[in-house]
Formats: sequence, structure tokens, C-alpha cells
Amino acid sequence: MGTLPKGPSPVPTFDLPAADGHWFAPGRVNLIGEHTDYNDGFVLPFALPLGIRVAARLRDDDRVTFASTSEADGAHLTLADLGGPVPDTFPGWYAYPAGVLWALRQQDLPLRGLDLVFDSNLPVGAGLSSSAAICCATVAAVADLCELDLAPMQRAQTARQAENDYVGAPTGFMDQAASTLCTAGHALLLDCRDLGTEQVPLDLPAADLELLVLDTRTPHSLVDSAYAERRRSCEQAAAALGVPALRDITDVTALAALTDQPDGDLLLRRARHVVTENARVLAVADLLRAGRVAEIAPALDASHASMRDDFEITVPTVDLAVETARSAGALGARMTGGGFGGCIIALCPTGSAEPIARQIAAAFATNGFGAPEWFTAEPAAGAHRLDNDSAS
Ligand code: GAF
Repeated sequence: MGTLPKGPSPVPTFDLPAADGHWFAPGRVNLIGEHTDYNDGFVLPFALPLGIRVAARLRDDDRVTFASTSEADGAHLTLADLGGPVPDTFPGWYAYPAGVLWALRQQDLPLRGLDLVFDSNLPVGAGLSSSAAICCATVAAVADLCELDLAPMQRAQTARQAENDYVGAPTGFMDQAASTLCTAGHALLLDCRDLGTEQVPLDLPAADLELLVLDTRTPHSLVDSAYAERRRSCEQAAAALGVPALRDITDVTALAALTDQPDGDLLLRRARHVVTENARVLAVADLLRAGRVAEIAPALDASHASMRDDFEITVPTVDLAVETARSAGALGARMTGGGFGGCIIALCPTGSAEPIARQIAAAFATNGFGAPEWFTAEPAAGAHRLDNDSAS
């Protein structure tokens, strides 16, 4: 797997073998709507131009092989294996594409033997959704080569099934939906209850803005257990309030009832993040529809404060990056993704993303933190087949 270039340097090229075809699925930035997806709420991500590519080739037998351009060891299984139980382990990140094959088999779809070789220019562990991109690229390749009749939403749901039920990661649906359904020039407004979608225009240059994506490169080893714990708190709060999900609460004053619960103050703060975040997503979508992009900045700031103070999923590097971005001239900034490290986004006047990133890097050095990496991003397309010219 590749790594993100230092600073705003050119995106590295891919190095994939010749095959029957090449497919790409992007990582994502979530503009706003964090930890709302598994609460049946709203999210507003957009696809990055960075992502995972897969070279895929049909085989004459029933083997499926997995390899990457940067690792000596691959993995394999047979189509017959996919009918059995989920294995306790499958080598490394190959569990993600294996999970996709498994999820397709659960749907009784006619699969064929395949060779799959992956490459990436997306930073792993930066909260930009590399695992969803691996799954969505695999779905796209297998669906096309095996001629499966799969609508885009079903492709995204298959990727989610792979992550949730095969890999065992208790994610919501935002990342797989973003990697599959996003379109260039738009953020995707997804209603995670009824799966309604809207492509909301996001033209940053027209608004004389750029979006800085800065990877704090903070290792976040506790992320899995902390994510599951936040999710449990939300479910507990919804149950105590007598609603199916926190999506059903729109008035924060209703949350006062939680204070009667054991851990009531904690539950109230967790729930307050979700309730206010859902409202911010809808408000930001309204502003974007009206082309008032710069005016979303206060909502980005409020989202970050809510994640820091109520949901408690930020860490010192992330908070420093957000504060420095703002003091250096960003209109608004927030952590993006699941939390406990990863990336921040900052809405910047055109031409200021790089100086702002450099000021963050200087603040990191002063505080003894490792160097961050950054790039600017505009909304790109979701998973798709590549033509021959763009496959390498
Ligand atoms: C991670 C999860 F995979 C998403 O489903 C979402 O919950 C996100 O964290 C937080 O908004 O990316």
C-alpha cells in the first residue's frame, strides 16, 4: 500500500499488472455528520480523488486470489469456502475483499474464480475510509467481471455487510455509501434511516475556497473499542428515551430525561452530540444548495466542539490542528472521521491552505508532535471502472 506524499505534492501513481480490467473506489472526507450514521441520522461526505485500485482477472477454476503491489505475501480461498462459516481469521486486510466475496455469495449471486491485485494511494489509518474503499473497489470489480446485476445501493450495502459481518467492524453505512454513490462536484446527503440520497453541489473554487485535509498521523490503537463504546452509549440513550434511534430526537431539551439514568450526564452529552450534529448536517446541506459555501464554517466549528466536549472523540493533536487552522485564517475546521486521531478538514480562502498547513506543522513541532501531512481536495467520483489509459 502506498503512503500519502509529504505536503501538497502530486498524488503517487499506481502500479498494477495487466488484467481483464481495473477498478477504482475512493476514500472519503466527511464534510459533516460524525457518528450520526449508526443513529439512523444524516451524513454529508464527499469522495476523494485518492483511493484503492484493483486489477482483476477471471480464472478458469474456482480459486480467488488476493495480492497487493507492495506486499510479498498474498492470500487465497475457493468459492466453496465462501459457503461456510466466517473464518476466525483471514490474513490481514485481505479479510476485506474476502468479506465482499462472502457477502456476494450470501446473496446467492453467481461468482467465478478471480485474481485480484490491489494498490492504494490512500493513507491507511487516517480516517479517510481506506477499508470501505477496498470493499467498494472489490464489489465493483467482481460485479462487472461476473456480470452481476447489482444496483449502486446494493453494491454499497454488500461492502457494508463485508465489513460488519465478515471482518467484524461495527461501522455505520456512511463510508461504503460515500465510496460507491458519490459524484464529482457534490457531497452526498444520506439519510441513514430510509437510505434516501441527494447529491448536494459543493463547488469550492466557485466560492473562492479550498478544503485542506490534514492527516495528524496520530496512532489510534483504541479506536475500535472506543467506537463500539460510543455506539453502545447512543443505543442506551435511545432506549432510555423510548425511541428506536437518536435520530428520533430533534429537541435537545428532551435529553434532560437522561439525567435520571445511571451515567445520565455521560449519556446526555453523547446524545446531545448526535442530536445537534444531525441538525448541523441539515443546515449545511441547506446552505450548500443555496451556494452559500463559506457560511458552513460555523457549523464545522460547532461540530468539532461537540466532538471534543460532548462525544469526547478528539485527541490533543487533532484539537491543536483545528485551533491552529482557525487562528491561521481558516474559516472553520473540524476533525473528520471516526475520531481518536486521523484527519482534520479546514475550509480556507483560496491560496491559504498551504500556509495554514505549514503553521499547523510548526505548531506540531513546537509541541513535540510528529509532522502532519496534507493535501487539498475537491469532491470526486465514487467507485467506477477505469479505462485502459488511466489504469497505471
Ligand atoms: C467511521 C465509521 F466507519 C462510519 O460508519 C462512521 O460512523 C464514522 O466513523 C463516524 O462518523 O468512519
